[in-house]
Amino acid sequence: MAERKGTAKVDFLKKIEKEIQQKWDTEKVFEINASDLEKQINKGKYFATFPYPYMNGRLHLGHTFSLSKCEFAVGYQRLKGKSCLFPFGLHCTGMPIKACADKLKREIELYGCPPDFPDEEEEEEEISIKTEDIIIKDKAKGKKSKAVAKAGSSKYQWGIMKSLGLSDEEIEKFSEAEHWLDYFPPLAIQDLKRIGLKVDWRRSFITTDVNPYYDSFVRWQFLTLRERNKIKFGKRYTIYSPKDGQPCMDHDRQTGEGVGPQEYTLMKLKVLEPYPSKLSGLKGKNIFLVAATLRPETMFGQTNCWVRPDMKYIGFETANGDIFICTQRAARNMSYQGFTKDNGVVPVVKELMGEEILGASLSAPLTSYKVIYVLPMLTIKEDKGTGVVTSVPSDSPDDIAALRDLKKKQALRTKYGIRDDMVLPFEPVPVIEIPGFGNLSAATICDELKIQSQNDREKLAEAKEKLYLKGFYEGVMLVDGFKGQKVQDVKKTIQKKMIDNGDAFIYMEPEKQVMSRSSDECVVALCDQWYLDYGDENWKKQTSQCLKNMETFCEETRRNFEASLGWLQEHACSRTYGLGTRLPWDEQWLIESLSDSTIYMAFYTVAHLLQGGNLRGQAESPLGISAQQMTKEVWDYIFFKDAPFPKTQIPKEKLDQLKQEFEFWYPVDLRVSGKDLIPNHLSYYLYNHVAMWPEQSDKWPTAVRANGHLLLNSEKMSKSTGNFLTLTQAVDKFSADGMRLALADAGDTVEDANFVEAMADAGILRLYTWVEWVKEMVANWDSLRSGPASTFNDKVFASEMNAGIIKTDQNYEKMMFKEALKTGFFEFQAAKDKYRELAIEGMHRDLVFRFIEVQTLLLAPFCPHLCEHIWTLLGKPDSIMNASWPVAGPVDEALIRSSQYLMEVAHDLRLRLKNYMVPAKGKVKFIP
Ligand code: A2H
Repeated sequence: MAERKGTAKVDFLKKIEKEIQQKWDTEKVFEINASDLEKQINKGKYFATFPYPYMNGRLHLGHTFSLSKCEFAVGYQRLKGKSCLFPFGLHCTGMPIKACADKLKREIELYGCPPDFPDEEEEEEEISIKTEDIIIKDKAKGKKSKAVAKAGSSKYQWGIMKSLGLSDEEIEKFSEAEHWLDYFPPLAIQDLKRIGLKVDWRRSFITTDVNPYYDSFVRWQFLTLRERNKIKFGKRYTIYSPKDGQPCMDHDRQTGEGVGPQEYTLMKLKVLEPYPSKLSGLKGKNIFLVAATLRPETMFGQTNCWVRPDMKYIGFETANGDIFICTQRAARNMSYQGFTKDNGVVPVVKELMGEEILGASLSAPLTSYKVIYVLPMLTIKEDKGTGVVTSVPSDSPDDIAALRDLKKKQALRTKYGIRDDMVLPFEPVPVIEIPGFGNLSAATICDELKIQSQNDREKLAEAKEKLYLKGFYEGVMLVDGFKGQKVQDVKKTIQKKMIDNGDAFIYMEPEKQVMSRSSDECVVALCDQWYLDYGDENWKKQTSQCLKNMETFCEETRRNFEASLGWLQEHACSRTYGLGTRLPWDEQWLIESLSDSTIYMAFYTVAHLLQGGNLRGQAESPLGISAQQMTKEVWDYIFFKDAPFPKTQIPKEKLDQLKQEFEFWYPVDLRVSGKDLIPNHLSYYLYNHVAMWPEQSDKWPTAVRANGHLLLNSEKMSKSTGNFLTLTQAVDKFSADGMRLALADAGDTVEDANFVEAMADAGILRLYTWVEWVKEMVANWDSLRSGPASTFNDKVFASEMNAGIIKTDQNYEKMMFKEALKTGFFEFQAAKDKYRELAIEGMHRDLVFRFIEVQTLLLAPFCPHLCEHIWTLLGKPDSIMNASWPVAGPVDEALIRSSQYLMEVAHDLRLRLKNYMVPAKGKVKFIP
């Protein structure tokens, strides 16, 4: 019964929402042109945007939460009299759509349509040996790819589509990438319209070269950036997916967001003859154990080389015929960095276990020991470096601990067949003096911390931490040639010297594991690329300037921005695979998705006049301008203040109309997104605005609001656990206004916010009760008190309303929506309830109706449908969308305080009375 009642309230809300959306649509209340406004504008304009969502699925509650901040801000600014523009585009650029479509196509080729899949387990075995990409998939088994985990059980794209509720006939169409662009964008718009978003839908578009206007706009952007020397070309170390055959940037990753390449010095330790028997077949070849180190300046103190006895290594042939020994994983990275003859191919000549080369003799560069030996270290990690570690016991706590183990324990030497003369004569060599730690800092710290063996992991970690920065900044070199110099000054010099001598290389690998969305373990590759030079000093400086003048709403967001601007370097902007716009001067390349999405807010200002609401820009243009006519000079004229009128067939007044739109709406007054976009998208957004309008800081972004993540019922949202709501499911369940109320209440900081379903239900009840009360008041208009509104309670209530208006105004202004909801609805209603209760003389009609009107306005940004409905109940002829923020009258603080005091005293008296009348339980039986 209770259940049914609940549904009735939601159904009531949904019903009025539908009617009201219809009305707004007919009245075109959210369609807005600069040309209609220019004359009447006096209170300013407000241009808010949300990053266009990616169109490979339906929108969910997380999207909705972020974009609700835009929506609420626009609702409020509208009431404050500003002309507001909230446009909404849809992003299709990048890999995932194409990758899913191609996967589907392959499944159909292999297994028919609808496909008849073999048993999943069997099939995995069968193809695991065929190609590298499948082997990698095999490795990732158990980790489940994102797509698979999201959709439930199937690892086939077909199954994933099926779990979205699509029929076999429908699924087949998704094997063409273009179908995704037909299918999801209209659904996104349909879903968003259901929540009554204040969007000017005429300005919506989809990206990629499918849309010729957008395509031309992005080409213009890139030509301009290149002209201004922001885009460069060259071989660059990049996180790269061999399976995808191209760089793997943040958005293409399953894990490892923000991970970059880590540089090591690769030391060549030459194996001396006679070779250990395992390598005897390679006689006549130069063989090197290659060790990855972060400390090239310590190489004067090498005493031995470590391998892990139980780990697999390979020997592979390098480009010049030398053989390198390291792990397969490291060799795979090297093969993409020019170490091997063919890019990406590792010619394996030997597979071996670490123990098979223990005791081998080596010659190492820089060290004073002529011959050093390969010894066992048990703590070497498989997923880092080359698995070969060169040992410097003077400066490395790990190395001294392991060397001491071997020296101390005869049994350990015997176990691994290590002769005494390979270990005992080797003493640490002083290389660096660190104040407070002496010239054998590793030994000092191991003694201090009483480190017993190489297995003392926690203490060793502590030791490394203590030495690390101090050694770098305060360490002074002791060795000839560098005596007295600081470590930080010679590190690079020594590295370069060894490289120039042919004793070392630069070797890169991802700082941490990175998995692509296609479930490939990424490598670092040296790639030819076009890149945006975000490291450029001047560009960075100007971007920092932009940040300084920008509102971030909280300090943490500002700090995150500052940190990102600090470390951002080059960003590869060219791809070979996916959907997008081609680089205008080198058409083999596509522009990647984080790069085509930085200044498109400018495109919104003119999109409706070019493509008239057709998402693909393929209908007739309202201004009669074709995409071909949108040349670079034409775009320049629209967007750049001093650009000359171009050679074109387009009449001047039409171009001026476009220019006027841009000049009117720009800059963007608010951009809202999740906080995880600060280090990438949002920083690029600043960079690119600065690059495109370097002399016009009045076109730079003015405010960015970054949200925390949205939890659902206090838990992370996830499709696989079922704790998940799509936008349309949420509206079905709570209605638009019910959902919007709960979103406003979810939280405003960069911390996680929380959407609580029980709160949403409670909110719906409150909304319903509120509208019922309004109806009651309207019906009882005649019986409400009239005459002067001058009783104590009248005055308190009037004052409290005014105070509520002011507080709520401030909260909206700061975008503190949870607070605005509190002061503008919960507390506001409480003031009314108090008045109703206390006014024994009856509520005053004027105050009641002032309350209803003010309450409706304060709540309108959150629950516009219900408020519009109430607006009509009040007999207002115009839409609430054209109403103004209420004007607050005087606030008598003393009066409010005395009323509060009275309430407290009354409450206290009531409690005492209750206690008096109902004595404690145990005594009840004695009452007659
Ligand atoms: B260092 P990061 Cl003097 N497993 O080089 C365990 N350790 C490994 C490894 C692996 N697979 N590959 C490399 N390393 C070591 C010199 C050195 C190093 C000194 C002082 C400190 C120091 C001489 N050994 O490292 O996790 C290598 O040892 C302190 C961490 O990538 C390499 O540099 O930061 C360092 O760890 C790389 O560790």
